[in-house]
Amino acid sequence: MKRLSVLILLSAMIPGLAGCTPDTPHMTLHYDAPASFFEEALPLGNGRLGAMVYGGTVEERISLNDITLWTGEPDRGAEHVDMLQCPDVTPWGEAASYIPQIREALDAEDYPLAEQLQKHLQGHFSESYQPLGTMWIGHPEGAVTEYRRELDISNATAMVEYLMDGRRFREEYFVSAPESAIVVRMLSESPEDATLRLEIPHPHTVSTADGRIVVDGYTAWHAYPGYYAANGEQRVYDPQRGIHFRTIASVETDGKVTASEGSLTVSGATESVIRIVNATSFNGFDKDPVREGRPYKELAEAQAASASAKLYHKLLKAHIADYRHYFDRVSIDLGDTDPEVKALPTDVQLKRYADMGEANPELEALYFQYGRYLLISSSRTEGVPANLQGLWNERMDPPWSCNYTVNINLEENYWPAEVTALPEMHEVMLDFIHNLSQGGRATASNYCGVDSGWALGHNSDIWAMTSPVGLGTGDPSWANWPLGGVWLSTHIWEHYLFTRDKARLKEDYAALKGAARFCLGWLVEKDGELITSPATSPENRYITDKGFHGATLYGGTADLAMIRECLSDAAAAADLLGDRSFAEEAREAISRLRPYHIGADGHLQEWYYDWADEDPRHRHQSHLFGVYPGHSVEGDPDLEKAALKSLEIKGFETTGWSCGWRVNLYARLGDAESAYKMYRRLLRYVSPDGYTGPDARRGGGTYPNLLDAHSPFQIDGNFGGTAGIAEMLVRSTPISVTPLPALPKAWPSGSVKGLRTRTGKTVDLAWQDGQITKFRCR
Ligand code: FUC
Repeated sequence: MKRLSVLILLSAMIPGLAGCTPDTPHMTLHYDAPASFFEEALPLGNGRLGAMVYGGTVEERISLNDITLWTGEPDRGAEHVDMLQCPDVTPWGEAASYIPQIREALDAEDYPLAEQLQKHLQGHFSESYQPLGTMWIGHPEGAVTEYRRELDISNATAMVEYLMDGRRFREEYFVSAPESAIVVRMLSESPEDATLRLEIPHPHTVSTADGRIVVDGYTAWHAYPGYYAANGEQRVYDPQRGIHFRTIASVETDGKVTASEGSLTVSGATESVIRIVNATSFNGFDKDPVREGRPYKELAEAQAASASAKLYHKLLKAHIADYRHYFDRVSIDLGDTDPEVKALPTDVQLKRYADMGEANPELEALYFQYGRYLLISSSRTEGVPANLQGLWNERMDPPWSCNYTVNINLEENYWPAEVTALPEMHEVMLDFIHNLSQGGRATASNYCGVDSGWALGHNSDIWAMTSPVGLGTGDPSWANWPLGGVWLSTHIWEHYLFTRDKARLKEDYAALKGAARFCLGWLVEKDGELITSPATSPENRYITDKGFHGATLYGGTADLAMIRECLSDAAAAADLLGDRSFAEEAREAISRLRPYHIGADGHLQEWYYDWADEDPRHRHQSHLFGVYPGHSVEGDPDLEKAALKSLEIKGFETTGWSCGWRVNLYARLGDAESAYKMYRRLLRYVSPDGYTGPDARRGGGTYPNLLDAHSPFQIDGNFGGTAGIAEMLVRSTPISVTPLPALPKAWPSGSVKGLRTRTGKTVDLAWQDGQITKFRCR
């Protein structure tokens, strides 16, 4: 590589990173200090590989992820349960025999017994998403001034710039989808030294030669979740089992590279380009990652060779073009922020926004587009959707295994996908639903006694696990809920409405019909109405009139709302695809479903009886499913009023994803000011988890890097927030589009372009002083 002059170097910094069209103003998150914590670092990703950029000056830290790096092996249903040798787990084949007993207990109103028996309907836990490792880059020490760290979400690039003892340094980062590579360019005014090493938390070997670090490693073939005290090891390793991987980091430089044990030293360089690739042996949810694994070593070598053959600027140009193909589909303007405020670092703006109630429409718009950025960056791997943390995870035992939690979280991840014009990202999830529908047949039969269709409990993983979790000791309030597949399948019809892609609907129809078939098999009749028994209302607990606190009942509203939606989607799809008799069967069942009830307080009743809630302000609100994301409450003023009452009882204090959901609920109910208040609540500043200063702020909200705080970090709130803004600006049904259904006073004038609707059309919209000035459906 030729030594660059300072002039060329400085001019080279800008052009590739600029180039926004007037429609999409440059949107950046920017900071005046390196990140000390994950919740301050900047996420980059190409839908498979992820990087968190800390922007350190003496020691740069880049956390690495590959969305296919999980513990575990293909889920083996029966065998899996036996393998665990867990005394509390009901042997495979026997679980469903408890269902008649549970139903009898419920018929006799013996809720404690029903609750106890539910534990027989619990299988194993999901596996765990793993970090890949960390790239450390050591730089010379000195006094740092003029520091700036930036994430440009218009181009999906990050950069760090500073003076060290008066010498200018700059680093640029992006993760290329066309090249499957993480790319880092280090620039300096004067020749400098740097040391590169990869820290890998898995069993591995490392070799360094020819300007490359090559790591071969493997993950545990089984892991228990952090919250479950396993009898032996929390993670179990065997070199002949589990997902294997090869990581290659190569450096190209105008300086000199020397290799020593596990690290590379670059000396006398003004420009160095690091390319990091990784391939895993994961070859699909049903393939053994060793015996039937992908040739990961060859793949990594091929990726490294391809990325190395291209010049930095070519890589950057291709990356930006690829990313903007998706990102530029939607632009938004919610008003201008005071330029002085806008110049402040993003975390400072966020604090002021929370503390002073300051107006900051550009920050609000940035958060909206950030959700789209995060989805493009984390959802482009077939059958492997964005998990609880998208794809950014540094922990070996991450919270909730960083898995797919299906009683809200996975679905919320995909709420913005269609409406903000990212259907390709949604298709990744539809592929996953297809995978789930395979193993879900055994789950429906074994745990629910339903021999048609498929079912899924409240957790899953890369192996498309479907069994209810809990190992016989889980609390039924979260462990016993077989409606994961029912909820997820409603995404199939949503995708069709927005895209009108009939060919894709045909591919997905079997999964949707299978979920609907499960509903038909699971429903039972009581007093002439169809209900579920047993039922739970995700994670909520009731208090019966006799004072019993429990979760198990019959005829829960949430179950029936989800079943209503799934059956009606399946019936509509069946009509379209000429499956008349099934459409009729589904509609006949819908007509017999127990209707919604309004409780004495005027709220939408959650339980079959008008019982009290153990925690009336609980974060979950699945009984409002029919308001959002469902459609069965819309247009019924009494039910809408009751849903608003339920939200009023719940209040505004809640976790990140719950805030995101409530923005959507209020927007769908047309309560613009509450939707906006909830959005501001979602954007409440939360300190990094590891920060322990006396001024630490905890709870649900938003971290300095604008990632969602459940807390801990969970990405669903970001996605819920993005969907929520869209829902405030445009509401659609299969036959209608309503502009500005919930426009708050805070955004008197603005515009949005490119939002998609359930009519299959795209909407451009502008307004001034609250009045629509432009409305185009194309
Ligand atoms: C559900 C929620 C929790 C958390 C977890 C991942 O169990 O109730 O709040 O989001 O999923």
